[in-house]
Amino acid sequence: MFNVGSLKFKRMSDGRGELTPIESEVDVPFNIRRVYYLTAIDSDVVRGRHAHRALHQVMICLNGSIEVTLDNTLERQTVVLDDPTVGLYVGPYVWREMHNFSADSTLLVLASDHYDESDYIRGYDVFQSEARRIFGA
Ligand code: T46
Repeated sequence: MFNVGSLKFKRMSDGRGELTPIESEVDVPFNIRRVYYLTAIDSDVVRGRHAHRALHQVMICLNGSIEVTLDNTLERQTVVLDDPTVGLYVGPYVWREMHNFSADSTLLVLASDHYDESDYIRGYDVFQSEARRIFGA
């Protein structure tokens, strides 16, 4: 699916536990300008339900498991995140819905820019028409 990818981070394990380093523009394909995380999400809650016009993000499930459904108007797929050494890259014009949060889940998100509400497309119809205009989909 365009503007979606899986990243594998290295895990350093030396008998004292595990450490996973993530460097901006090295382990993720953009400069990290913001970090946020989601915790204490009930399993029946669906978050997201929007796309971004310019933002690049990587989602990492640090604990537990989370499902992410991705839609670029041509394809729709659901990815399970349950490994803290795996990052889900989601670029511009991909509709995302996060659901099935396990009770112990923590979703860390690395973002390429500061928070900007004008970058969000929160209506599916608007998303479809903008994506089709841009990608000719
Ligand atoms: C995304 C998915 C994966 C801020 O003030 N600063 C921030 O950096 C963020 C991310 C949110 N907010 C405020 C905006 C809303 O008043 O926090 C509130 C909840 O945000 P939202 O409803 O957009 O949260 P999610 O979980 O639906 O979506 C978030 C990100 O907003 C979004 O970019 O891709 O996580």
